[in-house]
Amino acid sequence: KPCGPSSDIEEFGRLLISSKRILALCGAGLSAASGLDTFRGAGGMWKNYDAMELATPEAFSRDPGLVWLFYSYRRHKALRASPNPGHYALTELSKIMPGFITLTQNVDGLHQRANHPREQLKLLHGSLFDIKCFSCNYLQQNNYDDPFHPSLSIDSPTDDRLAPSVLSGAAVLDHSTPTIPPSDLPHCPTCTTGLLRPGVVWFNEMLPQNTLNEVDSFIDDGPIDLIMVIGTTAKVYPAAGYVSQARGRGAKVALINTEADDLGAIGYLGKDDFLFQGDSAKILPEILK
Ligand code: BJW
Ligand code: ZN
Repeated sequence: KPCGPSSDIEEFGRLLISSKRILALCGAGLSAASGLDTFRGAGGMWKNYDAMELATPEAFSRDPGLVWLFYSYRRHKALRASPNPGHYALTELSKIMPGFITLTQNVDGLHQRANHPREQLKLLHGSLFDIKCFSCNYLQQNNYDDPFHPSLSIDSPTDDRLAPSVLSGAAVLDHSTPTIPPSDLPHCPTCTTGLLRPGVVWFNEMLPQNTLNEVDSFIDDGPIDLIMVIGTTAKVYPAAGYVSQARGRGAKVALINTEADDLGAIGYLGKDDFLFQGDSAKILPEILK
């Protein structure tokens, strides 16, 4: 037997069948086949901005209109996209296996729209369709309005602030382009002074505490047979840390990624691990069937 990781679907199938507790850690690559952009590498830009530079509370404080336009565009694209066979394969596995949970970094709502059982789905980075207040504790869930607010009706042909349309995806804004004045942006119905913001987790923000607790108690509950690391660079913490935590609980690692050497924080894959290189929308239905 060679010493590298295995790509043998039958061997993987035997591991699945003998497993009691499995984790999936998902990232943007899972939704790539649905037409949504990833963060790093190709597609990781919006206009002339690095997506990473917009996903911070500091960016929102500096230019909330710009950050809202980025998220308004992402909400619009996610609403138009459909879950792919990778999302459905994870839904099916959770339905037949109570000891399986999906930890997703994705905020696009596609797991939910693929009917993933809710108790087995942990949204580590929130949702594009939650709306929060930047100042107080106001929270509204499942808001699918597109645009969320009239000030964000960016595809209006009469709106020359943003023409040509953000929705066209053309890189036309430069860093001096005026966006939307804060007074025009949606404000909080509770405190009235705070700006509303998307309910996602930005850099330097805490992940939702109840979600972290639920994941910790799953990991503490006993040995883990397998962690599937799907379409993520696994560079963002604390999410990436779940790979080594699962390993510490005995888990074998199965990497599903178009880039075989995008191991990031995952590290060396041993002979007991698995590597499936390619589109997760194609691979997950094959290896989980
Ligand atoms: C395919 C494919 C196909 C393509 N099929 N595959 C410990 C060490 C070092 C740093 C830290 C640490 N702990 C905390 C930090 C700081 C920071 C951090 O991790 N920084 C690192 C970058 C070093 N973490 C935080 O700030 C976190 N908060 C925190 O720790 O709070 C505590 C605290 C509070 C106060 C002060 C200090 C600490 C919060 C992190 C939140 C991340 N948020 C974002 C934005 C969410 C909103 C939005 O969507 O806009 O989450 S960043 C962005 O990265 C987004 C993603 O969920 C996340 C992960 O990206 P992902 O999904 O992996 O995407 P890509 O693009 O990187 O990868 C795609 C992959 O798919 C690639 O590998 C492709 O090859 C592959 N692929 N097509 C299969 N068809
Ligand atoms: Zn408020």
